[in-house]
Amino acid sequence: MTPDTDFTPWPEVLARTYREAGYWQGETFPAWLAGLAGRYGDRAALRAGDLTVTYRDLHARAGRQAAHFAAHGLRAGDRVVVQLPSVPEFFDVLFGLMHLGARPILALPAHRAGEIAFFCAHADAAAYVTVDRHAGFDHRGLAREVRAAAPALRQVFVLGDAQEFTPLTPPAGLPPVPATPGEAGGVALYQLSGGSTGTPKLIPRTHDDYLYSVRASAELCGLGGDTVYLAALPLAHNFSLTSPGTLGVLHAGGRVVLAPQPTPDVTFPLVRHEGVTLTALVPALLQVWLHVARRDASALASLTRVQVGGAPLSPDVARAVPDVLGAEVQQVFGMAEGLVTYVRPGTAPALACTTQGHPISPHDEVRVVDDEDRDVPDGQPGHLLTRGPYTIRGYFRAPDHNARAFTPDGYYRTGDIVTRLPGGALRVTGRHKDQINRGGEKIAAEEVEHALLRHPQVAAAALVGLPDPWLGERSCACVQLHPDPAGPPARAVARDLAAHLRRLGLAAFKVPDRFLILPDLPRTAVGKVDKPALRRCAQAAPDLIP
Ligand code: J2J
Repeated sequence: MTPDTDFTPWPEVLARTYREAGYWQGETFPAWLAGLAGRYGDRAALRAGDLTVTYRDLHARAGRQAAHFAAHGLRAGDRVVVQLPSVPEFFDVLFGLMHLGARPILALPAHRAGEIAFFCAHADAAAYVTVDRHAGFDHRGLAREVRAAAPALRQVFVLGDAQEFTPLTPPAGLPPVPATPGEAGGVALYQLSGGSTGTPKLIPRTHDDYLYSVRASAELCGLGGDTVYLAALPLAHNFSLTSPGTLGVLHAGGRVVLAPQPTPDVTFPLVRHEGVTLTALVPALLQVWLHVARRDASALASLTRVQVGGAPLSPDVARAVPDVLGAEVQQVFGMAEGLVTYVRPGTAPALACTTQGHPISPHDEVRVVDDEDRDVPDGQPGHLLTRGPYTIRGYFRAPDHNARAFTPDGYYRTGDIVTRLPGGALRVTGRHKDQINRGGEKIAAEEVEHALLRHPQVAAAALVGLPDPWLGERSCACVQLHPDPAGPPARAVARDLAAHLRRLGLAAFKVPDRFLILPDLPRTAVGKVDKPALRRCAQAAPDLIP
């Protein structure tokens, strides 16, 4: 029998433990949503502009969206790539697909044809759901490219002006269909990995494990019916969806306010108007908020807590939050693969500003190890390995990568370097994986390097991260060209390489911020590119911005 590479289950003995502990409750998302509609009925669940969607509406809209998808041939088990901005329809699609037993693959609005076509082809997606235009970009053009590259794609649904594609909005009067019964232990949706390899990885999350992380996050963050959450980060991101995110707020019967943009010009008036109490930001965005709030924070009076995660937060920036924003700061360290740690509310500032807190679950197993997988003592940095009731055991269709990314006994190698303090709090001190964290947006170096190597002039390429006061890190592509005495000047080459990456359909955040053209790349004794040496070299070199 060929092994199932689509989904790696937890060992049965642990699955039983997680069920017995009450973490896995055997509930699917459609049942959960129906429960919310019953419990919270006419309360406002979502606010977007002037629109209010109640809990009852949210459930009915999912049923109608499911009916619309079914009328266009989607069925239980189909995988569907979803790429929507912060609009209420995101939830119609998410819950509508799950209502049907279909499985959303949650792409980010910033993804372009290269990524979307890969997700569609790799997952044999039945459909792609997108918007007509967003942030000046026409997603229908992208859809045309994707359709040519992914022949299994049966449908493209477009929100707004669909042109030749199928309109996403169900026709008026379409009655909801009943939910397709599903297995709580089955895959509910796919998150995307920040990754460190040549191709992005899909993360299968089950109803049981994902809902556990949502419920437990909502509880430990103390959310309730009076929570008003501003969704400023992309809705699809694991942080803003589940930590505790929009799903956690819905679970608690609170209200989610959708911000069309995360910047203070848009979000501050929304905070005032909607009485927002809680939001989640990446450090880069927090710095922008602080900068504006130092002049005038009067719009933020209702805000009681700001969660910050996705990238390292400097203790000084964290310490400024209570004074400048008038709110508590809560650090969150998490990953779409599973493990999430929170600084518990009420923690003393000295610890709250310098650590990333404790894991959600008493059953989260955390190991901090050296290069040979031997445990290191508390207080010393090491590689973070983890397994537990909501951390995956394998990526979708990636057997070779899974063999490297997980230990034989099922620990996920996070690629993060952490120190465990006496008392168990984790402090993230570095990163081992070859990834650049550009303001919370993750770039797998290898993916960009492979794309650069497809340019005929490029002989070798290495992507490194350089410190940046706003983004935390920005990316620099170090490139060795094939010898060409009559070749164009370096700046023209840089421009050409950036254009080449955009032509390949790479998301804009992956296009290097800087280029460095070198006669050859420094190598280690075993012939691998010496990235620490390149980083030093790139920091000393003059700026070469494409
Ligand atoms: C340092 N690095 C961090 C932090 C994530 C909650 C919060 C964040 C994510 C997320 C998430 C960090 N300090 N506070 O999914 O549910 C880096 C680490 C980690 C990687 C995961 C959630 N918080 N990171 O950021 O899958 O390197 O998830 O392994 O996008 O971001 O990235 P991602």
